Amino acid sequence: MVVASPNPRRAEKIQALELPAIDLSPSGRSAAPRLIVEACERYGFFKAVNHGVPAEIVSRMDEASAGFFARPASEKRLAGPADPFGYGSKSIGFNGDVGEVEYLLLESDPAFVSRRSASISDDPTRFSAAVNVYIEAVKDLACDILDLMAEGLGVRDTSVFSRLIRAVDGDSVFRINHYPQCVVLHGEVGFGEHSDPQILTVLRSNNVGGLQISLEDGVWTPVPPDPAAFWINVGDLLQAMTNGRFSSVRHRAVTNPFRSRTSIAFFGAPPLDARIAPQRELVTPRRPRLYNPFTWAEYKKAAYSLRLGDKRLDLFKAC
Ligand code: GA4
Repeated sequence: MVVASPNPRRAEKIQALELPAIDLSPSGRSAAPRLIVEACERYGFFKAVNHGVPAEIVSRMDEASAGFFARPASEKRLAGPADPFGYGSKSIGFNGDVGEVEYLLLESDPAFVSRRSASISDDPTRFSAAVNVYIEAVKDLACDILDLMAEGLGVRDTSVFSRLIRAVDGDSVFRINHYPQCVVLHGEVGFGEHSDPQILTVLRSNNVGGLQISLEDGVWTPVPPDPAAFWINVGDLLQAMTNGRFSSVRHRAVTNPFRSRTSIAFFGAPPLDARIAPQRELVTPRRPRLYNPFTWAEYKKAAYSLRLGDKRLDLFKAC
């Protein structure tokens, strides 16, 4: 299949940037709310270090994903096609987006993971345990960060964001991407430019670069790999709930000519019927309300009816 590489005719610039690293250890915590807010206003993106997620939870997860992608294609296909959940290869979403990537997209609910694991692994109990424990840990990390954000923003109810993700009927999803090594001059597009629709994304990769963020149209900043850290990015819903104070960063993944890359992402989302609206404290006469209220179900439907790179939040702008 021919996959469009970053368009050579479009002027693209690669810009190195020192992206913020936020220390979540007890000694870094007092500064964290302010630093997180600054990072999310400026980049919608930062790296969480000293995050407290135990290394063995991470290594078991890495082992489980490496085991799956090493299986023969015919066995991997038994876990697909992605509907959107399950195993997918090259095709992303339902509207013709493609990339040099294979992936597993899973519901984050432990019961769903356990049920699906039978088609994913010869040792489904081990696979689902690795995934479920990992999801629990990164969900806690996401919630901890959301509470620090609310504190830094001066929102009175500091669990207003994390509560949505912790809800029993929360709609968070989990994704494992595998980008095969691709020998080309400029990286092929593995996963095209887009923003994440949810509230917050917690991402880790192996020690192979490929993720890039766009802070300005056509200007790409490579994100250096750091398997010991988690990259955190603001999703569309958080941009709406912060009334545009935080930006949902556009990003993409390109393949690496020398090594394959694996990335693991938790997308923290609210229940389908959750009403998403700008926080009252963040709407002021100088900063009027930017978005009309909507439910996550409405937003998700819009996301799946559009292309990967479409700016779906624009549909909900207040006039
Ligand atoms: C991008 C973020 C997550 O990977 C994802 C993706 C989803 C999918 O692959 O099924 C989407 C994409 C993502 C945004 C627009 C729609 C939906 C593919 C697509 C074209 C799981 C998600 O929630 O939104």
